[in-house]
Amino acid sequence: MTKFQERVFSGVQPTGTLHLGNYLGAIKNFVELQNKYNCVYCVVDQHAITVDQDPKELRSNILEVLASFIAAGVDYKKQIIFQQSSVPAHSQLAWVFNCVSRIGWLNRMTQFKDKAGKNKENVSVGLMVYPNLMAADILAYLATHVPVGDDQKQHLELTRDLAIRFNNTYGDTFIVPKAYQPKTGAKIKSLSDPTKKMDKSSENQKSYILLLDDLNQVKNKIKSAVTDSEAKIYYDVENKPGISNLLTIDAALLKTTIEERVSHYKDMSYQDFKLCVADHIVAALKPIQEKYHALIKDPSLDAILDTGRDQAKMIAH
Ligand code: ATP
Ligand code: LTN
Repeated sequence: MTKFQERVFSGVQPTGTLHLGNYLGAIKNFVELQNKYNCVYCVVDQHAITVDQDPKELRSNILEVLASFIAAGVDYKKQIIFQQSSVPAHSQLAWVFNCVSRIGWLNRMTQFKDKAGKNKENVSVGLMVYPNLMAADILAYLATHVPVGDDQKQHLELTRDLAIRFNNTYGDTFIVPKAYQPKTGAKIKSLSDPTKKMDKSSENQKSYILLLDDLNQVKNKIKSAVTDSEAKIYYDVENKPGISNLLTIDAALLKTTIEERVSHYKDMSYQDFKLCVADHIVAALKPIQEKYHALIKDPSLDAILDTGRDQAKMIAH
């Protein structure tokens, strides 16, 4: 097969304000990868409509994700940022993959099982075939690297299986892509139940930190994060999930290792440790928030999506 240029592709759903897990598991890596690769970042509105959406809210969420990408450091002048539904190749190729993918593969997807729950007969068909659309997103760009958090690894495996099955049946067509995962931060846990992933769909607002949270509120959320009663700081996901989660967040933000963070904090009280972690989160979020609030009022955001659409179309078509 001809050697294709290496390319990064990733997508984020416009389903509400992004949280610290989205930032550390995905968006921070979007920014790091853009120094090394050509990158294509997509606001995946067609994935969002697999569950009911309010059209007005969806539109403002799309702009919110776009502004968050740019505020976090994605360079829209060098990289492509666009809205999925503006490039018809995604749904066209998804149909082809609907015919290549197997119902058994989709039924095994953990995210589908979680989201459908006991309601499997009554969820949209889109929710079930969602991974085929995700595969189309990635494979239409012959992407080699896909930065995603841990929860998307299974969907990426399915994307690889689809590429391999298609290539075996019809001849070499698609690149088989690889997940790109951060060393730390691929799975940020909930602050109120650190055995579960941080998720904006949680009812308890103290369980997550949103990129746009008021900074005093951020400090309070970290202060009230669930820990344990041992009063000793070390990394042990099984027995000390809360402390381990805070160490992970801190290491990911400071781009260092968990071991280095443990040796830094080992003699501190939980209270002082939490204050330091909170300060690091605030320091990371403050410039993002400032840039975001300036950008979101800027009428040229639409033009950024238009340019991205034209560039994306040329590759995907
Ligand atoms: P929802 O909360 O509605 O399930 P989400 O928070 O998972 O959505 P997505 O748009 O589905 O948001 O995810 C965007 C990116 O963020 C994906 O790459 C996903 O893997 C990553 N991500 C989501 N949650 C976390 C988390 N807790 N830790 C690390 N990465 C995460
Ligand atoms: N399924 C992903 C969002 C997503 C995506 C993609 C990620 C849609 N298409 C392509 C990477 C590459 C999610 O729910 N986070």
